Amino acid sequence: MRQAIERRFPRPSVMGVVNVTPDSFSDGGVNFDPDDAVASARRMLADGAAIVDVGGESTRPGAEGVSAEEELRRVVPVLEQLAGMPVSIDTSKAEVARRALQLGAELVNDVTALRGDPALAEVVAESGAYLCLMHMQGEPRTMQADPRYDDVVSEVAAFLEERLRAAVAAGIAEERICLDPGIGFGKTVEHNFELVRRLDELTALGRPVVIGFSRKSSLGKLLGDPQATTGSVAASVGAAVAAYERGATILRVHDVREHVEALAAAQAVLA
Ligand code: HH2
Repeated sequence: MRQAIERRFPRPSVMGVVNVTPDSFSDGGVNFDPDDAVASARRMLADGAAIVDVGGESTRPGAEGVSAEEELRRVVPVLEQLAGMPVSIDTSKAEVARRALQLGAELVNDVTALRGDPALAEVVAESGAYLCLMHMQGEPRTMQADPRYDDVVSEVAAFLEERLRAAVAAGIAEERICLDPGIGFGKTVEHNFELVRRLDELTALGRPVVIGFSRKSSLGKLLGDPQATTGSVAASVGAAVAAYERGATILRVHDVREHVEALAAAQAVLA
């Protein structure tokens, strides 16, 4: 039986991003070769990541999906070599999650919050794995076309609460679930910053919150480039520290060492 997720990942914990893809928005191709992905993952863990999140499908704005076979072809060689290390699988597909869990993954990170594949909930429930439920408006292909909300924070909170209830109804223990507002998934720059500004309304749901602001285009746009597709490491660290201060538990990042050091200093100040 796994311990509660807040014990396994105390605040703040860093999740390192390992995209085994040719087309991810900020590091596409860098870790497409399995040996490169494994080396990156090992470095992230040595640099202080609590877990590495391995994904074989880009969800960047405009991305088309890939088949389960292709996703498996990308992630399985990486997961095999990372056996025994703390790994999360970034997937919406039951088949990919099942294989990853067999290979030792302990967390399923589903950007569709169990809406993408009706078989995924059962796979997670039966394995006893941790689960991250993320908010997204629309789908990656079109989500940034015209995101609209009356009140982004209350709508995201209501969605996450509903998905949390659905996951628990499907047999997944509440204490193994964390929630993520999905920075950049069907949101404008202002929506993204407001979600972190009012993070207390999401932590009020009673589950640990994950924030993935790392390198996202809102950070580049904030700094004056309306066409930005990525953000700088320094801006990412600033957003992560602010999110931690507002109550985030897990920070999903590409540049692990910088975030671990900044969060250690922030924690010392706030403790
Ligand atoms: N962001 C991305 C992918 N998965 N999962 C969670 N829980 N939260 C996030 O904010 C999140 C996520 C997008 O970033 P990245 O993995 O770097 O890019 P891509 O989807 O293009 O592979």
